[in-house]
Amino acid sequence: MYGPHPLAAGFCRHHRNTSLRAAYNDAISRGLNVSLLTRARFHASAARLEQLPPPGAPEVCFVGRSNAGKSSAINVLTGQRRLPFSSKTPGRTRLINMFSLPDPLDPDHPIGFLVDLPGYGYAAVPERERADWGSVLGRYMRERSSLRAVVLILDIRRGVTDLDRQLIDWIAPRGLPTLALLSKADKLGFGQRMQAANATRKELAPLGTLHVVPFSATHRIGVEEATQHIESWISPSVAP
Ligand SMILES: Nc1nc2c(ncn2[C@@H]2O[C@H](COP(=O)(O)OP(=O)(O)OP(=O)(O)O)[C@@H](O)[C@H]2O)c(=O)[nH]1
Ligand SMILES: [Mg+2]
Repeated sequence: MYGPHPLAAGFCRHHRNTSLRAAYNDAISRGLNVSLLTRARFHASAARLEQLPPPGAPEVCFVGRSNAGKSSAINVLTGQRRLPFSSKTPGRTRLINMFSLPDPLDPDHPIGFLVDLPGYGYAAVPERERADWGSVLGRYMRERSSLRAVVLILDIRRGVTDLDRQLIDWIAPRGLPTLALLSKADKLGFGQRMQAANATRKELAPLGTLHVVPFSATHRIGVEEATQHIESWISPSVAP
């Protein structure tokens, strides 16, 4: 006779959101660094573009040569050890892997996605398979309407290679903001890192909105700066 009130579900949700909001505001007021990215969780994998969920909340994709450190970067930025499975075997990430970022105030709804894309340039991969990946990557970069920004991972010791230039040609016409992470920066001294960053800035100038940040997943170099840029693309209103 006294079943659940029709508004009960709505009330619980409202109540939960209110307490989450209070906890979130409390953490911010106590100066805690609450990164949205640490809430990332696996969402979907796709071998082809057609298998991706329909475009929705803003996506920030991670692209770069095979072995450049894309998966390691996502792991350290999300504070999770094995989210996209970084590996010692180049060419391991053959799928598009999407990770959702739940809205802190409404965790059932993603406010954005991090997208780990297959690496390019691994010589041991058969030619035909390489061409397939190239077309998946190229179409994702050119056509995916929910793509909001690009994180381009470049090994700091190699700089911008021909294959990276091909990718840049795909991104440039869309005017997407780009964060170039110069990965494995722990392999160079401070002066060489700055030189590499300046050279990359010149080389990528055609990209318009561009940030170049020396980065190391193992030594946590550039992690906070990268986090701030990515958060500002996903949720401008919540980012500090
Ligand atoms: N020294 C150092 N090694 C790193 C860093 N980031 C990644 N690595 C190493 O580089 C190798 C490749 O890293 P991944 O993150 O798997 O590279 P990926 O770009 O995802 O590679 P694919 O999935 O093949 O495209 C691994 O052996 C990592 O441990 C870093 O910041 N410093
Ligand atoms: Mg990978």
